[in-house]
Amino acid sequence: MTTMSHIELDEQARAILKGNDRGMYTVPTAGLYPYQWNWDSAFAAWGFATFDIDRAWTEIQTLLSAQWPSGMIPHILFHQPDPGYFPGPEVWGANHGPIPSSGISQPPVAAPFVRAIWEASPDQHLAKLRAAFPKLVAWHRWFMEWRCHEGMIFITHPWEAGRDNAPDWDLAMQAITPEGVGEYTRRDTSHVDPSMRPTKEDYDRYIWLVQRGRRLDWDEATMAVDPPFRVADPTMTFILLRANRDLAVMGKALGEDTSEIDAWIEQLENGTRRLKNPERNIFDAIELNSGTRSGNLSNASYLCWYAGIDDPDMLASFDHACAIADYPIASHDPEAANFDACRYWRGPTWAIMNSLIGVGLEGMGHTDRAEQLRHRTASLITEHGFAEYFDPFTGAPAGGGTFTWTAAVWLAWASPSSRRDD
Ligand code: 2M8
Repeated sequence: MTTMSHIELDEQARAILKGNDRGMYTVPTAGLYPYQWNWDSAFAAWGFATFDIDRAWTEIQTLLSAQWPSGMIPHILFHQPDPGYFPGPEVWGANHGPIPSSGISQPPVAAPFVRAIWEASPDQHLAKLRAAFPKLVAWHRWFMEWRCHEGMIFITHPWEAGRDNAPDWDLAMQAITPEGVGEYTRRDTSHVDPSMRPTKEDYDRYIWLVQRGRRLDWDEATMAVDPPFRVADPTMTFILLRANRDLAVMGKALGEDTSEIDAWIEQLENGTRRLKNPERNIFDAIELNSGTRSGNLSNASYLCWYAGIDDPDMLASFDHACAIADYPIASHDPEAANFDACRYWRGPTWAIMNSLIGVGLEGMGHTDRAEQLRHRTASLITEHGFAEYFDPFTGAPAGGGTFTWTAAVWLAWASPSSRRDD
């Protein structure tokens, strides 16, 4: 087999983005995920920006146009009904926004990517930035109001963190008895090998939580009473902290008063200190109903640098993660007993998470480590294609193929063409 050159791979990645483009938004991959997903879309915009800046802005504008009156931007936008995905709009019954949607959100990576896209040609796109800014502020305010506990951002459904079946939620999931969930037909396992997807026990609880939200009409105040699932999450906390820092920079450029955002930054910085597990010296999730730490080292643990938090323990842990697997960073610690190399967020490596970790490392001056991760991710994609996720040891592709965010990360970060000096 001849390995493709990076120029050919750039071409392939652009073709994937164009193939998954539905005009005003991009699907993560045809078949398995036929709708617009929140953080996938922000990554797509980053990828589009490398060759079509206007299309990048359109992606962001469509995402922001789905905002609910509460400020929340949903995690799935059901533009066109598609029977190939479960649970669809009729199961969610979340009709509070202009576009049929889910009733929960996803990691707010949009602001950092809006900043990156705007900075590519700042004067040309000031009006677009001006229009996006208040929507991003309202969305972040929603997180601070409804998802913040002592400066840590928590999730109310595993799908909200984007790391659906991560072991970080196991304790909270075990505490749920999914009574009355009824019969349903999963569609994901007709597209992908079930050994690479969440289990039936997981899905019963995912759907049970959706049914509860629907029953309470997705009203945050009502849902916050006796919440069955509330886990403080490093993904959300680190990403929102980073997103607020970028939002403050954009606000200042627009001449806006950023004191509210500055206060959020301080609150979240305090929250990150609480997320540090003093026994294991890692950042981990906390099940808030019982106050129990997960003790899990995940790829989200390494998002500290992305949030502007330097941490020597995590640097040592990063070096170890790179020493034990050819294709780091595994979504769950390969040395943990419940590591599962191909099962979704319980082991595989995800290019998107690597890109955020790499951008973070670079931003904090850990250039060698950033480069190492970028090169390893580039090799992974070069050797194994644009898959949804990969086995950290063999690099074997898993989940969906021709995946939007893997193609976007290639173009914007991993490809040698993304660097002038390579
Ligand atoms: C996965 O999640 C969806 C539910 O949101 C699913 O499995 O049906 C996750 O990997 C999530 O992070 C991602 O945004 C989504 C689409 O790529 O797929």
